[in-house]
Amino acid sequence: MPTIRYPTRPFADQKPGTSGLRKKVRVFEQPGYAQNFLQSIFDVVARPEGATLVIGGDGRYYNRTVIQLAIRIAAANGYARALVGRGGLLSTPAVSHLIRKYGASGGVILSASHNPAGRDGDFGIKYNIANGGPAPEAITDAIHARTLVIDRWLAEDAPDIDLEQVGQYRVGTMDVEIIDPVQDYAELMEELFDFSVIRGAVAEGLTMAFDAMHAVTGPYAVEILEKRLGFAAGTVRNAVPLEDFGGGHPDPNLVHAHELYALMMSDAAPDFGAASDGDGDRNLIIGRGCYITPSDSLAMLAANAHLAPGYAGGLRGIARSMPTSAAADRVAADLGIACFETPTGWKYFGNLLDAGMATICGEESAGTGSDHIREKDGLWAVLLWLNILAVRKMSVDALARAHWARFGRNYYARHDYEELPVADADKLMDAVKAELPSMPGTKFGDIEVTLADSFTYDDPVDGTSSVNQGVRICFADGSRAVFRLSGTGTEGATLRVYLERYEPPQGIIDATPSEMLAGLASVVELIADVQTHTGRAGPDIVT
Ligand code: VG1
Ligand code: CO
Repeated sequence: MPTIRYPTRPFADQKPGTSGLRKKVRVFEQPGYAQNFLQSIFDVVARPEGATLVIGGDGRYYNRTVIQLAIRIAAANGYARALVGRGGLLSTPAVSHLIRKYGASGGVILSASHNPAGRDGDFGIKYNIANGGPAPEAITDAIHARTLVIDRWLAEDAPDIDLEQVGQYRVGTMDVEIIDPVQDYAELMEELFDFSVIRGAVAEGLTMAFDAMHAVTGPYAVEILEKRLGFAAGTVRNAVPLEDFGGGHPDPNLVHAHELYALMMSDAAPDFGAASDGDGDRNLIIGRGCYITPSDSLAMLAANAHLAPGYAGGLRGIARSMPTSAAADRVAADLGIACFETPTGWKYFGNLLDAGMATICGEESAGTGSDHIREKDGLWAVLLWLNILAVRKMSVDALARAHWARFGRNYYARHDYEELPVADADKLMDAVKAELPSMPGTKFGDIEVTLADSFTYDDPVDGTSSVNQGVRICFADGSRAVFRLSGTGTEGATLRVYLERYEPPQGIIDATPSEMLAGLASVVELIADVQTHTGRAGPDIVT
């Protein structure tokens, strides 16, 4: 089977965002589009002699087509071995684990995460490096630069292989193994968590509902929650991955996981509710009658992680993205460990995890994870919660109240304004940035601005600096507003406004976030004129 060299022309729009290249399926369907990007990855990344590549995706429409392409292109570019998930499926955390476990030089993940799927939906390609984590900025920049000059891609002239059965193939000089997508990941979870204590709690009546949202986590959740932990059959809902995710939007928040939310707030609620996103790296945690914000979940997991065997030795540090609330900072201070504040996106945690400076990381967007891999991990968070609840023998609600009574509560909300004209969103951000230097000392009502800047992250491990990572405005009472534009959308711009207000333990800890954040929301309106700039009366989504 010869290697064929296909001439091509660059596409001008292949700049990776927060998490890989995401575009409409129809953009990816242009002749050469996916091939150019894959070839640009392979032209740029490190590939030692005998290199292994992991390939898998979240099961969305076009997944199988691009997997076949990726196999042929990888074979022509000198990989010795490819590990591919059966059915083309691998969750993002499973890819991260496989890269690490089998010493692969990297992995290609075909996913647009929580973005809608199907022919009219989105598609995406991410590349992860040998530590299992998302390619850092230097590499994604180099891939982008390559896409702008590429003039050929290489592929083995080989037929499609059967992705639906576990098996071994040879494409050119590359060995291809179709592997069970779940097994290695499930084994890792058994090492980290006390499955017998969770099984015991289930036998004593602990119940849960898990919504896989017809995305990749279904097979993982069925194997782990139902088969290995003994939760009743049917605990995992929407368990079969579908190419259009059942027409849904697998973003595990209260808007898109509304059925689960309604169940958890009803009389029929089980003890514990959870959901995951398209590619399995995010998590939603809801107790009976009690929603836990992702920022709080990070803090509560960090405060209790030592109860799970994988973390019995304690944590070395906590890291959170800048827009994530400071709830975890209070836990870190109490534990006497460092807390790092990074830009949005998991790629910024990799160095801290590799250097042993952080053990647990999290983002307000429902991503939590640890040094077991180099990605956020939805089921990992669910299992850590279950392990903690089983040991402490308490409800989610009781655990949350005890946490707030000890550390205080960071009321938190994110307001998203979606599909704005890019020019309007840029204008708003520019206007806010122009005001930053004069803001400190200004009073809005009775709260005074103490810090206003555009966030720059200086990586303490490799010294690289990442600028322009969101605008933050901090107030004297500990409140904070953050503005940034999303880097994962495929249409127009999405403005995210993050609001946070801290109440100490002796303060009001059982109010609703909307009550507690109303004043701050009006101050934000005064500062940024969001309504005027966007022409919207309010956010499209509040999470
Ligand atoms: C969003 C989230 C961010 C997350 C990223 C990728 O990015 O805010 O926290 O890391 O998605 O997650 P942005 O740039 O749209 O705000 V995933 O699960 O979509 O790979
Ligand atoms: Co995701």
